[in-house]
Order: sequence, then C-alpha cells, then structure tokens
Amino acid sequence: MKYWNKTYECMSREDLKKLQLDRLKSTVERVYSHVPFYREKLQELGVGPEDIISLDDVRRLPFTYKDDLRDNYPYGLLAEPLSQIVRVQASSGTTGKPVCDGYTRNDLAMWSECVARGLVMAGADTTSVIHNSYGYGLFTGGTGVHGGAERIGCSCIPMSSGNTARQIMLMRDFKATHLTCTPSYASYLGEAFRDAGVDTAELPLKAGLFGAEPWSENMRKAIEKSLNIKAYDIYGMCEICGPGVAVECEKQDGLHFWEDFFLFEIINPETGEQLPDGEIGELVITTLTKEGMPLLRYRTHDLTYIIDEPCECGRTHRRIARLQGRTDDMMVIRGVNVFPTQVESALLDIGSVEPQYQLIVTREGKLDDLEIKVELSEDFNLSSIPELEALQKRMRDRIHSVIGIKAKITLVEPKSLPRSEGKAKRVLDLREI
Ligand code: DLL
Repeated sequence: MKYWNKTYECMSREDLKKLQLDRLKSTVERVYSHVPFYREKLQELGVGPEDIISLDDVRRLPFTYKDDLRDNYPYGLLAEPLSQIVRVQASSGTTGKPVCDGYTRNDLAMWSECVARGLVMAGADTTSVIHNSYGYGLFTGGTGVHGGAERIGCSCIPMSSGNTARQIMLMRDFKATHLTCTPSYASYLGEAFRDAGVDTAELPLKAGLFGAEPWSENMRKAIEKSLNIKAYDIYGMCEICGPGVAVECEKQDGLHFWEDFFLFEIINPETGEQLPDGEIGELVITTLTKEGMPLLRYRTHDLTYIIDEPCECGRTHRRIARLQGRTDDMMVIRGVNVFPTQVESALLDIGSVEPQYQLIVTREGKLDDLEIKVELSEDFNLSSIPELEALQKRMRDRIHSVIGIKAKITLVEPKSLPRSEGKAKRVLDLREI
C-alpha cells in the first residue's frame, strides 16, 4: 500500500484524537483573540478557550453559516493581517458576491498535503502526468489540484476547462496518467474520445479524481468504462481550503477526511443536534490548523454520514459516504424530497442512455410536475417506436419506484443536451413559489 504521509495517515486513533484536541484548543484561542466576529459569538454563549477540555466540547461552539461569510465579506473573518495572506480564492457561485477565503503560506501547505494524500491514493507518483481540467481562477479546483501535484513532484498540466478538442489532443500528446475535472466533464471527455475514434484503452490514462458536484455510483461506472480508468471521488469547498478535504482511497468505499486538519460532525439540519455515526445529516466542519480564515462548526449544507469502521487501506482517518446532495439542492416535488443524483442513478441503471439529463420542474395550478429529459445512446435504435416507448415506460416505472413520483420522461436525441465543462446544471426549476 502506498501512502503520501504514513505517519499522519496511519496515526493511531488515540494519538489522532489528542492532536485534534490540542489543535481545537489553539483554533478557539486564535479566533477568540483575532476575530471580533467569533469573540462576540463566544462571549454571547459564555464560552472561552479555557472551556475546551474534550473534543465533545465542540458542541459548545457556535455554528458558522455561509451568510456569516457573506456579511463579513471579504476580509472580516480573517485571523491574520493581509500581510500574511498569500492567496485569496472564492466559491464557484455565479451570482452576487462570492464566498471567499484567504490562505497563509501554512494554509496552502496544509491544502497541498491533503491533495497529495488523495493523488497518491489514486496511484500518482513522481512519474505521473496530471491533466488538470478543473478551472483555474478564483475557483479552487485548478490551483488546489495543482498544489498537490507539484507537492508530490508529478508533471502537472494546468489545462483548466474548455476547448474539449484541445483537451483530448493534449491528453494523448502529453501522455496523461491522471485526469482531474468534474464528473460531468469527465463523462463529456469520454464521449469526445469516442467521437474522435480514440480507443481509451490505448491511452496511458489510469485514474481520475472527480468532484466539485454530486455524482452517483452509476455515473462512476459509466466514466470508468468510457475512459477505461479508476474514478475516485474528491470533495472539498473553498471556505475550508478547496478540493482534498476528503478523498477516496483505492477501496473506493467512502472518502477519508483528514482528521489531523478538520473536525467533522454530522448534525440534524433542523435542530442542530449531533447525529450518531452512520446517520445521514448535514456535514459541519471545524478547521484545526487554519491560520488565514479558521472556521468553527461551518455548516456545509452537504448531506452525508460518517463511516466509523476501519478501512482495509490502513488509514486511520474515518470516512464519509459519497455526498448525497445538498440541503439546498434537494427539490421538494409534490411534497417529496428529490435529489438529482437519485434520478441519475435510476436512469443509468436502466441503460441505453448517456449520463446526460435535465430535470425540469413546473407547477400547473397547485400541482408540481417533473419532466426528465434524458439523452439516448448513439447505439440505440432510434427508428423503433415500440422500443422507444418501452424504454420510456421502464424509466417512468423505475423513477416512480425510486422517488415516488410519476415523471414525464422525454427521450432526446444523442448530443442534444448542453454539455458542462465545470459544474453541471441539472435542474431547471420553473416554479414560481
Ligand atoms: O467545488 C472544491 C472542489 C474542487 C472540490 C474540485 C472537489 C474538486 P466550491 O466551489 O466552494 O468548491 O463548492 C463546494 O461543491 O459544498 C459540495 O456541495 C460540492 N462538492 C464538492 N465536491 C463534491 C463531491 C469546490 N465530491 C461545494 N461530491 C460543496 C458532491 C461536491 N458534491
């Protein structure tokens, strides 16, 4: 088994917890003395740094919400003067003011350590060529993977997103061994290779690290097949550092989150109460070493659960399950909670379609309607009406049994839905509520 940093990745649980407690105490001290926003919040709750005696005391700390970051935009939550901040990045939101983060030199070192651990789990070493198609810019995908790849000493190709024809040419020419991009773009690249008549089995490409948006296990299978690689899940967000907060190991059974740098809790999003391991809820993250913008109990809105079982890979850091969606991208249709990934999984299970779909929600009077547009595979016999109708029926039935809603299934021609180069936009909610 290969590790990037075995001492830390395989540290005993006991030592890891001690380290976490020390780091939690210094984080609380740091924000108490350097960030007026936190000092006020802590004072309101009557909690001081001296009250952190065990890891359970994290529950006494205040939550931090995305709106707190917006209200203190851009530098209000920094715990260091700008002279110590060496980089500022922002979330990928396209409207309004972004949510941003400022990193010190040590923060960037922590971040590249997280990504390096992940890249090594996906088989990377100094001989690897990382074709990095995450966007470079304010979005953390490009620079985040880049930092980890350079840390290891891989050859990193800073492609960024866009210009798909050029991407596939350079992947071949530069002999990429690893691809990093969103899962939706990976699936588009698979299609582009096929259209260009390239047999992906002949490429040196071995693995990919895909994240920044929710994706299903069936999407993983589709990408692994079309690109002939192993596809790993990588998770993170700008407010914490960027990609690498949690990454899958070679067992591909949950994402290890780096407990020497972060404290994870799962809470009931309604009540704020902590939930036991194994129960699904909202992920809340406290940073343990961050200097630039340390965060206490950051409400991610992402839904998952903690897997507290030893992993065969030998790493002692616990895992979270594949992200199930966000509390805010859950659609409520006719009172039923629906996540786009549930629909994705059901559609791909049936086959004969591409991992390209769109959910359109409308409201007629008081009733919601869900239309699912899904693209047929090129090898499907488009001229056979009975086959098309049978496929439509199978999909309608499957969707009904998975989400409990009778959706209208519209099968569309191959390549007719818009492709995404970054985070895919799968839902069009046209209801005026
Ligand atoms: O998406 C950072 C990133 C870049 C992660 C590249 C992985 C790879 P933001 O733009 O701040 O940062 O968006 C963060 O994206 O709260 C999740 O809702 C979602 N997300 C990120 N990774 C995954 C994943 C980057 N693996 C938000 N699965 C997060 C599901 C993900 N959702």
